Amino acid sequence: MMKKSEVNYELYLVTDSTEKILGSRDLVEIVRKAVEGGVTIVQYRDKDSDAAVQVANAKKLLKVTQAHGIPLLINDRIDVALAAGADGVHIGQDDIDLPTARKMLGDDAIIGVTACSVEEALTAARQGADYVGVGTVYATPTKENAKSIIGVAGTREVLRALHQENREVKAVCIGGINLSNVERVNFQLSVLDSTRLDGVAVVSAIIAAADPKVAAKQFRHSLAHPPPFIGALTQTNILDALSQQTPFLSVIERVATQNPLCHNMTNTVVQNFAANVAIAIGGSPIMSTQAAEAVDLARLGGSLVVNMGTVTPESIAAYITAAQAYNAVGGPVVFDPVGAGATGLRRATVKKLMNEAYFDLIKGNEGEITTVYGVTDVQQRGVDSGVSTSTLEEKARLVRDLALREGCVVLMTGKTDVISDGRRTFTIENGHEFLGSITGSGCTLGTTIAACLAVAKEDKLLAAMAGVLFFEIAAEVAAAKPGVVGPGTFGIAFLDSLYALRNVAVQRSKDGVFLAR
Ligand code: 3NM
Ligand code: MG
Repeated sequence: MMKKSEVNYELYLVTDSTEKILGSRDLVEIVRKAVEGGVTIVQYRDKDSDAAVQVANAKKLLKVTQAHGIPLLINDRIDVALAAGADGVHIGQDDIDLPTARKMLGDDAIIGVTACSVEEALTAARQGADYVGVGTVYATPTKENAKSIIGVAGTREVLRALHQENREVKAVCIGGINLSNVERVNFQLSVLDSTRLDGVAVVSAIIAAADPKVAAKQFRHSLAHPPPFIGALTQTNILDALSQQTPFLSVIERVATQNPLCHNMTNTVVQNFAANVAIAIGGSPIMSTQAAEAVDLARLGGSLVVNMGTVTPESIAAYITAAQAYNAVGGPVVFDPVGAGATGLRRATVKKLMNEAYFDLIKGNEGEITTVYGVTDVQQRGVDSGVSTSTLEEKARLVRDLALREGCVVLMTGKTDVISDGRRTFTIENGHEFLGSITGSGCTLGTTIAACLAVAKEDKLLAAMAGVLFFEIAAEVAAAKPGVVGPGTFGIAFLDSLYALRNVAVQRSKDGVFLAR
C-alpha cells in the first residue's frame, strides 16, 4: 500500500464504465494510457458491475497503478477495496459512513469523501478523511443526479472553510473540469492564500478522450502553467509611477500609437459614444455583441469590455463565449456589472459570468461592487448608485478583498475612486460632476481602461490607473473650457480633451521625455 504522505492529488482520474463514456473500449488500457500521460491517482468507479467483476477489474487496475507508484481507490465499495487490496476508497454522503469505513480499512487506507457544502467538508475533515472531493463545480452529463452545482464560488467557500479549520485534509474539485477550463478554474480556486486546491478530478475529459495519454499530458501541462491572462508580471514600481506620472503617460502614448482593438459588448444607448471615446484616445473600436465573431476578434490583440447592460439568455451566452475567447489568448477583459444588485436576474447573471470566465478588471459603483462581492441584501435603486453608508476605509477593504479573492483588479467608482489589485490599493480624486450627467460615462470609462490594459498587460493596476486618470483629467479639462455650460457642451468638449491629452502624451514621447516600451 502507498504511503499517504507520498500521494499526489494533482490529476485525479475517476473511471467510468458506462456505454456513454467508456463505450466498447477496454478500461484497463484506457487507464494505462492515462497513467502514462501523468495521472497521479486513480479511482475505480463502477456503479453497475457485480462485486466479482469489480474485484477482478480492480486487481487489473492495481497492477497498472502500482507499476507507476500511484494509488488506486475504489468508489463506494469497501468490500471490493479489501478484496482487491486497493489503497483506499472514495465514499459519498449516502455510502457507509467514514468512521465505520476507517474501522474496516485501518489508518493506512486512503479515504476520500464527497462534499457539496462547507458543513459536509468540515465533518469529513473532523472525522479524519484524507481528502475531500468538492463539487459539483459544473453540471456534467457524467453524473446526472448531482445534488448541487456549487460553481467556482461555492467550491472556493468550501476550500476556505477547510483552510480556516487548519486541517491536514487535502482537497480536489470535481464536475465538468475539462481542458478548456482547467487553467482558469485552477487559478480561480488557488489564487487566494487562504484556499488550497491539491488537484482536479476528471472523468470524461480523460476517459472519453480520443487519446487519454495526450489528454492527461495536456492536463498536467495546464496545471503547471498560469493561464494566458495572467502572463508574465514585471516589477513596475507604481509609487515611482505616481510620483513621476511618466509611466501613466507612457500607457496613453502606447494606446495612441498601437491603436489596440477595443471590443465593446455594450448596450445600444452607449455604443455611439463609446466608439467615439475609443477613437479619441487612439483605439480601434468594434461594437460587436455577436458571439460568433468573438473568437476571431480575440485574436487581434485587443481587449474586451463586457457591459452587462442587456441581460437576455442570448446576451449572457455571448458574454461568456467572448470572455472565454479573450481568456484563452490572454486578452484583457473588463467586466462592468451594470445594475448588478437591481434584480434577481442581474445577480444571477453576475454569478454565472464570474463562474464561467475570468475578468482582468471588474469596475462598478459601490452597490455593484458590493453585489459582486456577494452581499446579497443590497437592493439598488436602479442602475445609478444609491446613497453610500460606508466609510472610505470600508470601501477600500471591500475593493481589496474582492481583488484578492478573484485575483484581478477591482475599481469602485464614485466621488473618490478606489482601485486595487489586492496587494496595492489607491484612491483617485479626479473627475467632474458633469460625467454623471451624460449617458455612458461609466461604460466609456470601461472602454478607456480596456484600451490601456491591452497595451500594458505587464502591470494591470498601473494600466487601469492610467485609464482612470486619462479619463477623469480629460473631464476636468473639458469642464473648465470656456463655453462649457452643461452636459451637452461638456460631452463634445470631453471628446476633444481626450484627444488633446492623447496628443500631449505622443508629443512628450517624441520629445524624449519618456521612452515608450
Ligand atoms: N462526482 P466529469 S461530479 C463522479 O460532484 C462525480 O461529487 C461528482 O465527471 C460530484 O469530469 C462527478 O466527466 C462526475 O464532468 C464528473
Ligand atoms: Mg458513492
